Amino acid sequence: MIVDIVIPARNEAPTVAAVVDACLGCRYARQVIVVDDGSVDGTADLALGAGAKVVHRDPWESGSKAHAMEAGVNASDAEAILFVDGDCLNLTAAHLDDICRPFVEGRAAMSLGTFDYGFWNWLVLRSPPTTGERIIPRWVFEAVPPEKLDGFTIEYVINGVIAERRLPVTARVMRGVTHRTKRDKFGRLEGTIETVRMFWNVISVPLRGIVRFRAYWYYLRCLTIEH
Ligand SMILES: Nc1nc2c(ncn2[C@@H]2O[C@H](COP(=O)(O)OP(=O)(O)OP(=O)(O)O)[C@@H](O)[C@H]2O)c(=O)[nH]1
Ligand SMILES: [Mg+2]
Repeated sequence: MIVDIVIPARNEAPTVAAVVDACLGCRYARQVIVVDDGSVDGTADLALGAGAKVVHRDPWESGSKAHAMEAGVNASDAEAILFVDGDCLNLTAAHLDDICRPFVEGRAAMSLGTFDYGFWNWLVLRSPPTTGERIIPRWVFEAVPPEKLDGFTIEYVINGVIAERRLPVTARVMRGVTHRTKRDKFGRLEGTIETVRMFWNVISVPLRGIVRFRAYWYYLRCLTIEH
């Protein structure tokens, strides 16, 4: 089974090199592809220097994280893609190995790692997953219709593709891993506005008919939480 890692990254200079380094250490990964569009902080050079293959999207093309993910998938011919966000903190190769293992061993069609929220992990692990750290077969990404490629909801759409087919999922906490939040990146005001906008997009997914409510029920029935 050939696995490539795709990292969508826009202006992630403080973290991208360490994330690439962790990815290069993942024992299941063949290559690490960073998709950069519109970064103005040297993200692409840092990724290249750390050993990633860098794919550029035209920054003037409209698009989002989901389109960056698509460009990464298009740049790969692997049967499976491990997506990793470029803004993770404290991520190691061992975390990524743990995510890949159930997938590679055939126990899961999608395997997820969630950030470490301490006390709240029990709840996060049972919520509709928003995490960017996940491995899926490439056909799952290719099953997403173009009109559903949207940065704030792509994770839910992928959940929907998996859940509607009742495919097995594993999830585990990536101990010690967090990320730079929107407030870290944009400051308090703009960061809060961005976060509220993102939450609205996410909550409105079933209301807008992008994914059916019942898909969450199917998801929970097919979910195994690993420790
Ligand atoms: N290439 C590219 N990467 C993007 C784009 N939008 C987001 N990303 C990357 O996708 C990853 C996740 O995006 P974030 O903005 O952190 O989204 P999030 O983690 O869901 O949201 P927060 O919880 O607010 O951090 C990061 O590595 C971003 O740099 C984009 O338009 N193009
Ligand atoms: Mg983030």
